[in-house]
Order: sequence, then structure tokens, then C-alpha cells
Amino acid sequence: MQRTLVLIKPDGVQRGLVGTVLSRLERRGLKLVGLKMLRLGREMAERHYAEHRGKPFFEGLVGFITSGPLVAAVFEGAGAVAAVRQMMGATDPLQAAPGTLRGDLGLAIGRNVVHGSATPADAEREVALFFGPSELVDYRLDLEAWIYE
Ligand code: 3AN
Repeated sequence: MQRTLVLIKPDGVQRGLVGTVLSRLERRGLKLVGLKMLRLGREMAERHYAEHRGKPFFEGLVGFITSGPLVAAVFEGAGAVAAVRQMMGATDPLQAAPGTLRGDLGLAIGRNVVHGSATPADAEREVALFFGPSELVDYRLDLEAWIYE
């Protein structure tokens, strides 16, 4: 079973897209195991985007991700990392296919609504950066238990 980190970035929160993004990921069948709203400080933003340090857009990226509250979520499921990447679409919303989150909800690469971990190794690092072990909830998705209660 795989876990992946999803961020609904400050533009997504400002535009009222938190529910839409979470809902689409839930509908795919991914299981929500962690959820919080927070505003990133510069240090954490730089750690999260460490791989982009030195690139021309790095300052803008850190400035943007710290500009307002974001929502962080951890989704679990077989192939969760690739499933979320597929549903997010290309980094540049203008290149993202219709039907993907960015293709449906975004226009600008610097305001692309969502982040999802790129690889299982990135996911492990990013989940641990945003969530302590006690903030990840271990529970069963057991629909029958509710239907036949
Ligand atoms: P993704 O979020 O699709 O994994 P990354 O990791 O390559 O994409 O880039 C991280 C973030 O950096 C993107 N979500 C985007 O906001 C920003 N970014 C990437 N490339 C550019 C660029 N050429 N110009 C401006 N911002 C960029």
C-alpha cells in the first residue's frame, strides 16, 4: 500500500477548490488518511521544494506557497503516487489534459492549484515533512459495516 502527499496550494484555497480537489481524489477510490490546513513558513517551504533551489522560479515558488493557507492531505491506495500524478495532469495547466485537475481548474504554471508527490521516495519524505505519525489515521474502509448496521 502506497501513500502520497497532496497539497491544495494557496491559489486553490483562495478559489474555493479544496472540496473539489479532495472530492475528485476520493471518488477515484483513494483513501484519505491525513488532512490539515496550515500556512507554511519559509524554512518548511524551502525544504519541501529543495530540489528546485537555484532555479529561476524558486523565489517565486517559495513566495507563493507561503503567501496564504494551504491544505495538506495524505491519500493511500495501490499505486497512489502515480494515480494522483495522473489525475493532476502536467505541471503547466496549459499542457494538462482536460479532465485532469490542472487541466480543468488552472491556467498558469505558477498557480497550478495542486501538488502531488512525484515518486514513492518523494512521497515518503514529503508525508513525513507535513505529518507526524500520530496524525496519520489507521482505519478500515468498510462500507458493509454501515449498510448492515
Ligand atoms: P509538479 O508540481 O508537477 O511535480 P515540479 O515539481 O517540476 O512540478 O515543480 C514544482 C512547482 O514549481 C510546480 N507545481 C510549479 O508551481 C512550479 N514550477 C515548475 N516549473 C516552473 C516554471 N517553469 N515556472 C514557474 N513555476 C514553475
